[in-house]
Amino acid sequence: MRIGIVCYPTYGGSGVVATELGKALAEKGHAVHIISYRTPARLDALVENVFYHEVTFADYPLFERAPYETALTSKIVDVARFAHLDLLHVHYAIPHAATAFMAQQMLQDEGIFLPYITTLHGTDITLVGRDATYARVVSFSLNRSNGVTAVSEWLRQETINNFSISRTIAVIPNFVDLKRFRKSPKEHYKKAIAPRGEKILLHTSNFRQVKRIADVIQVFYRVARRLPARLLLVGDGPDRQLAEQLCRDLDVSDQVVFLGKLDPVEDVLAISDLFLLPSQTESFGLAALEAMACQVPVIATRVGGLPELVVDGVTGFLCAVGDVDDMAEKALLLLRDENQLQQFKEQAVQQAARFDRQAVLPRYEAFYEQVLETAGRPVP
Ligand code: GMT
Repeated sequence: MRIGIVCYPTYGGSGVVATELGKALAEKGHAVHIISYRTPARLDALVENVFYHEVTFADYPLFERAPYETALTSKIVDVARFAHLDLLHVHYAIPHAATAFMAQQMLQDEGIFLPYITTLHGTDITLVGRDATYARVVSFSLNRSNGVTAVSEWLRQETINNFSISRTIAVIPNFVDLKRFRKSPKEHYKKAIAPRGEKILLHTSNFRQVKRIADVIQVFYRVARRLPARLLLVGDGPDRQLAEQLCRDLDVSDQVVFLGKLDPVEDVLAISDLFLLPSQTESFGLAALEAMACQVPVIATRVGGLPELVVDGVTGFLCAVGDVDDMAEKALLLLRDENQLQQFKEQAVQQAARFDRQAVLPRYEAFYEQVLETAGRPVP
């Protein structure tokens, strides 16, 4: 199959999922054309059958902001024509679903039919998408999509509850490459970060408000008062300053390491004891899945799709949003009991195996085939 994939290149989960999916499909022999405005973070090596097309902008003094949708639509049309795409798969509804619809219309005028699939990831539905500025276009372009998937059952339900949707939405969960994300011995790193055997807590995100980075630090502060610990923070974003200030205010700066936008994150996961994800909302929690795959139990909030991933009391704990005392208690419960911690680690990796790339990829392929069949195109 010749598949076009449109995604954001940024550190967010939708770009990671789209790129990993593209690479996995390419490994299986599909030709994958990734379209984005910058090289996506995980498109970091030469991969056979993966082609990258950058959306370029022509600037003009009249524009306060370059018209991204127009440039992206042109690029999709161009790639579809010359690479003979069978299918387009866009990740994150805004504005990708609407641009896909427009590209489809333009190609139709030339006698080319390009079916498109929209995958919903999270804030395209829960926060941004629901804003009246975007909601009507989101509903329209989802209803016109030839297929729609959501990354959790919760997100599927949220979409139905909050948009005028007159179509089915399939749930295909996010996945992890267990060959890359697995426990690996990195004792030299551990010695460098925690020379006295301190417990290592980890959080990775794009430091946006929805991630509640202040809660991460408050939980760590409560844990670090009771046992020797270090906090590693991977990623960057708008709340970075706030996080640094809070560390200073709580006098834990010496125990907290800001690692920035670090890739590969699996090296940090390899030395971590616990992963913190106290988000306001989280449609899936890909970062938590990657942690669990590396045998790191997760303390998260009981929101969105997280209960579909983190099994409370088995692979970590789920707590109420903002309840930093409870999160710290649960963290201490695990960190103080080596046997229980070990048991949770093993259970975490077992749960992660349910989301192995090998198991989830065929679901996307089957969905593609189903869409092509119902759209009236022969499956290549
Ligand atoms: O909405 C975001 O925060 C960004 C979004 C993205 O596009 O990167 O993340 C969402 O998609 C990820 C991949 O499917 C999910 O693992 C995240 O849970 C989800 N984030 C939220 O729902 C906040």
